[in-house]
Amino acid sequence: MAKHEELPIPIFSTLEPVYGEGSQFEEAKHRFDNFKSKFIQVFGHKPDVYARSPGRVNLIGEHIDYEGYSVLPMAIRQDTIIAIRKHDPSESSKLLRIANVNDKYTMCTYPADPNQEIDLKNHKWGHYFICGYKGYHDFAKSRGMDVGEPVGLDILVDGTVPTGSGLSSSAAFVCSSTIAIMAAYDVNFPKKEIAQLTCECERHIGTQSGGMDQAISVMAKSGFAELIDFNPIRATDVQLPAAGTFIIAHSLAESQKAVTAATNYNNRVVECRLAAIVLAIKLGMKPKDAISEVKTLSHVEGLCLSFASSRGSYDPVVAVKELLKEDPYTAEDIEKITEESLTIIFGDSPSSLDVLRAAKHFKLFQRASHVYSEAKRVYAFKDTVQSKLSDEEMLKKLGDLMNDSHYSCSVLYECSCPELEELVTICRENGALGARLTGAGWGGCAVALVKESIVPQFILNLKEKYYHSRIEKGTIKGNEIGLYLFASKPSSGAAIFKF
Ligand code: NG1
Repeated sequence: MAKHEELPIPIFSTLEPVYGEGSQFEEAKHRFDNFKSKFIQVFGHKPDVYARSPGRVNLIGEHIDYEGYSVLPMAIRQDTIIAIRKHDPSESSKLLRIANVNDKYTMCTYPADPNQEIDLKNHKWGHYFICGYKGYHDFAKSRGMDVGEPVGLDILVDGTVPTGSGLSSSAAFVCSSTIAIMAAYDVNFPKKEIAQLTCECERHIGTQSGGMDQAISVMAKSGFAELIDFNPIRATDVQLPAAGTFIIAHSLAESQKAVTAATNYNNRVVECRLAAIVLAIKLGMKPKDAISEVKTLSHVEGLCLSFASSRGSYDPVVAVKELLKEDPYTAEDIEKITEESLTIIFGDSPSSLDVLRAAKHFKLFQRASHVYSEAKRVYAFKDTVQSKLSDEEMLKKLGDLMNDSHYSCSVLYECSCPELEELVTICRENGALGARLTGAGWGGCAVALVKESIVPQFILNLKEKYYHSRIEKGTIKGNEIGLYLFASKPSSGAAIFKF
């Protein structure tokens, strides 16, 4: 039997396989009926086909996917759905018209040219669709497929993943866009190839993303979290303990990842690369070789481990502690070691040059310590879930790992914020066995592990202690709380619907 990741995106003629039965089905049916009517109202035609891709919550393994390390997320039920109609080549319009059911997002129009550059200085919500559009065409070209002359497309979008929440609304949008375009062109590919292609094409938006979000959005299976490995992309099912529930709680601080990339997300990617190069040089590589060969901390893990073993340890952090200084490095400090200017090292990456312009210094010791320790915690989490520990012991250990992960994100990686700190503390004070920020951080959501038996009380306490004052201040409306605070079970991955 073909492995899950070798299979194409499933095509369904009904909603049940994705959204379930009973009231969930009724809710989904209502949503899709309205969606189709809106499409006809906006474009005057019915759509050809629909695609959906979910958001995700990362249980553990933060900011390590782009360093080549495995992560452990699960898909959530919130998703982005796309309806699409491909114009006939005889139709005169050669435009991509992208509308949204939410009036906040006004219609965006782009030319059908797949080689167009995305105007990053002028951020528009429709850019995420264009990432998928460019990605599909690049992929088709790399496979020698003839996609013909560009034609117009009508697109309608409906997303239920809260934006800027660390639940990967962006990947849900890029993946559903790419899959909808493929479906409109009547082609389908193995999930692992779509995971790779969507990861690469989301980088057109200017963030140097790892591949976690796209991989889980495309490859998720209902009922399982997934251990996602990279190079090559692979997903392994992880059955979570039934005695625990993961609660997602939004800090209500929005993290604008694309807009803050130069100081936040991409800054950390650059710092990790610099830490990897400096470690490689200190561990004996010639500066020139280190610059050309070492891209991520996983590339120098082997060297760090040999160093650690000479000190009787198996922990790469031993090398970090001895070879990197705790004080921040200036660009000049690093250039003395690399014997090359940073602007030359990153000369082929405009978004990294933006980072260099914005950065005062680089915290190599802290970032490398986080990455190596977090990578270990992912395996410890998976091993704990698969161990024979009692429910009580297992949940306690998983909670401890989540707490350690949060500490590392907050103190070493500095990707938390005051709101997330407050929320995580409230979660722990109200019975969570563990709580941590999830996703990129700097705002967005926390995820808490809670015993199944206390879930209702836990949710009530969080409402009172975190959300009540924010409702009074008008940050959110009282009846919206279910959008920001909810229990989540592992949901299914991307799908195509042809009704
Ligand atoms: P968010 O911002 O939560 O969607 C981002 C990256 C991930 C990963 C996490 C941090 C994108 C699309 N996603 O997720 O690849 O690096 O941060 O673990 O940039």
